[in-house]
Amino acid sequence: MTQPIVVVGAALLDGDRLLAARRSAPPELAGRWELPGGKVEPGETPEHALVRELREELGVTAEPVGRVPGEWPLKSGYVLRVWTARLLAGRPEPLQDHDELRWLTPDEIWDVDWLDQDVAAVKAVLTVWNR
Ligand code: 9L3
Ligand code: MG
Repeated sequence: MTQPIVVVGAALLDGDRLLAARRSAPPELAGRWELPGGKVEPGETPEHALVRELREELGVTAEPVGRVPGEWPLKSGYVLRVWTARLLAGRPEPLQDHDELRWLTPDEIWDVDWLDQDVAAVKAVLTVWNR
């Protein structure tokens, strides 16, 4: 059986805020919000993929903190896994695949229209988020 392709999502935390990113592509996902990230490339660790994706998508240097327990199926053959992460340098900007970013406090978390799979992932993030 072939292994699913892992998509890493970053729960980028800054104090009491979590970064949410609004997708601009592909059309069927545009306008929905996600934890930024993307596919792990062959030979790459998920942690490296997370750092690379945050650099490419948001222009920041970040560091993975810990895996959020759980995994969430995406389209066929893909699975979402999430790490908490913290910013080391830079200020996130929507450089690629996103057209808006929001730093959400815990009481604002459900103000945005998360992708279906990200709803479950964000709930899992809330259980590990030190508030
Ligand atoms: N996806 C879902 N939730 C997320 C991320 C980062 C990605 N938090 C889905 C959207 C795409 C696929 O995974 O169908 C690959 O993501 P990307 O490489 O287009 O970001
Ligand atoms: Mg992406």
